[in-house]
Amino acid sequence: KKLSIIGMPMDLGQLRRGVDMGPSAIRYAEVVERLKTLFDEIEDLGDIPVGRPEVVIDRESKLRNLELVTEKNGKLAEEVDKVVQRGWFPLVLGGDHSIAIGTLAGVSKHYKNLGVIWYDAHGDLNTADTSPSGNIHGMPLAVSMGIGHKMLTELGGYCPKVSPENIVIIGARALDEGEKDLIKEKGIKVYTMHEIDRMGMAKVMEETIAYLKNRTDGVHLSLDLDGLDPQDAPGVGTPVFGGITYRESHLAMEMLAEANLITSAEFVEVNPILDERNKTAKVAVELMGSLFGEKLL
Ligand code: DIR
Ligand code: MN
Ligand code: MN
Ligand code: MN
Repeated sequence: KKLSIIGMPMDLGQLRRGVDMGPSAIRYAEVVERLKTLFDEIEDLGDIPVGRPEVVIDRESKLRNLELVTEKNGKLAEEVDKVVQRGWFPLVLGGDHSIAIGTLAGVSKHYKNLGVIWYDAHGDLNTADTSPSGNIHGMPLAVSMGIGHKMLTELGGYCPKVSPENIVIIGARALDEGEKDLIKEKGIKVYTMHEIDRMGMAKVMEETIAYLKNRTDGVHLSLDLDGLDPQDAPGVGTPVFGGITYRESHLAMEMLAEANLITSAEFVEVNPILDERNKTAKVAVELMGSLFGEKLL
């Protein structure tokens, strides 16, 4: 088992600066050191160059920074593609959640039926028409299903990246009206905080794993740190109270490790500017430990 780490210092998918420092914060939290013993080999490919493009904060825009988000995600897709081709496990460090568009464009071409676990307070199922913000980080799951602007949905030269019945959303508690409609229309499986409270995380993960194991030949984990409660992960741009706890999140990752289900992953939305002494990056690294098979005993 070989792990390849790619940093994506992207903050163009939303309005708050600082999330471009997410990869640095996660490296500072010693991600390589933490995961070293869990793999035969581990490499850090560094960051995809995003640069410091001059961004005009146009709050009215329908799709903010569309050209730049597309261009930078194209580069990420190419790098991820190469990693999967070599047979290594790609782990992408974000960056805002718009980077999932690039990651999935690089990953999905290698699978017939890719599954996706979307661990997030949000659905990220908006389009230009339904988005309350114009922020592309609220759209990547819709884009990956082929719904959205052509520049984004056609990234990597194919569309869609994932079909709705292969998606499981976990932790949702802030869904926009258009997202709720899309979930119903497409029959997407969602475990909101209500189901997590009611069934417990163990049951939620048992069902998720059984559901995806049957129908997919690979599963991508897209983990937005704002899926966790802001008490445990304060360093995120769009915190929502009443989230998944630190313990529940470890359990979820441990169960995924046991099931040997996940074939690629990204940890996104870490914003060190808004964080408390790098707590959120540390939590991300600890969860990666569990995801890749670290045991308490
Ligand atoms: C909101 C926020 N639904 C939007 N989305 C976030 O702007 O579309 N996703 N923060 O993680
Ligand atoms: Mn920046
Ligand atoms: Mn998200
Ligand atoms: Mn979110």
